[in-house]
Amino acid sequence: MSVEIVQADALAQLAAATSEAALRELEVALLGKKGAITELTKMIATAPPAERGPLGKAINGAKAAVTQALEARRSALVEGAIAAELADRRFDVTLPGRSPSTGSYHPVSLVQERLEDIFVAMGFRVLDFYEVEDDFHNFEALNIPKNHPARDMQDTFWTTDGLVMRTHTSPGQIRAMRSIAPPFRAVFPGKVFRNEAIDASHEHTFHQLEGLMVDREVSVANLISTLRIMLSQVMEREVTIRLRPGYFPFVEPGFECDMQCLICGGGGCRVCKHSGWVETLGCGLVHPNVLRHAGLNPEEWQAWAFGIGLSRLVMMRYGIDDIRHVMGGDLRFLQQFV
Ligand code: 2NM
Repeated sequence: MSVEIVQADALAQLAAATSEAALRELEVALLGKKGAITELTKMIATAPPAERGPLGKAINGAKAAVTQALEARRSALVEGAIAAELADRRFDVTLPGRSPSTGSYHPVSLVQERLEDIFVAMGFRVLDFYEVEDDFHNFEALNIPKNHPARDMQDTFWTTDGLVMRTHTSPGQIRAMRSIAPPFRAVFPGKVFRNEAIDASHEHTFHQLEGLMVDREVSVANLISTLRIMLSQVMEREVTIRLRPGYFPFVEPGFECDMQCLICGGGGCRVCKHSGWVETLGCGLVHPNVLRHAGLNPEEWQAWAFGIGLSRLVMMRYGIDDIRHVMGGDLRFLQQFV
């Protein structure tokens, strides 16, 4: 067979190939060890000597032409495949990207952080103490008598070695008063634990923030003013508060502090149970027995203190009517707080 015919046939086959796989097969069939072009070189040995030179040139020319056509066809197929893919899966480079999903802060953490900032701005420090305490710091030093219901085995989580999951952050106040030279002011945020049945408004683990100010002379007026500033700033609007007598063993006098309902403005609604007021926190002047247990001479030093639960505050701050929404961990609820 002549070189021209083999070459023309090869070029026709390459032009007809429609896939890269077909091209790879053709490459072997044409240029491989037993390929058609390779086979042509065997004719050189049997040709008359005068024709060998021109024949070799013609075969080399055919080889070059086929190699070039093969590469040209291969890149045409690749380009075509890309073009087809682009035409099929068109995409809009101006579309905004998908942002990676990130977590969000829990509303209790948001309110706790707000409170910390508010108190730091008023010269308080933020202190962290232990979640597992001993009887002295959680009860005895706080003037909680041996027969007080709070000390009931039923209401408190005890460890097997006689320690207690703190039922308030107040044991931290005892440790602070015993280790920091007065005068000082500090807030104590953290988790506290009560062995209670869980219902619409009770969890066995909840978040609290307590505050303490120790000085040679402190006043209920200053306590009230500090509480009003705290509540107005955390609620981001003016609030009206009132104090009623309240009993806590660690303070005397002790008060319950109410805030005028922010939902109805005091007119009465479901949230404030039609009273116009919402119980918000407890406070008072620290009992002399507590000061003594904390190593302070009550003739020389005075203190006021308060304690506030954070989930109730979260509910009032964001207008939520069921505590189970706050602590339920439902992402659809939590993702609203970004
Ligand atoms: C409250 C209510 C009233 C309080 C008292 C103290 C301490 F340790 F200084 F005596 N810490 N926190 C206190 C007083 C807490 O929570 C409802």
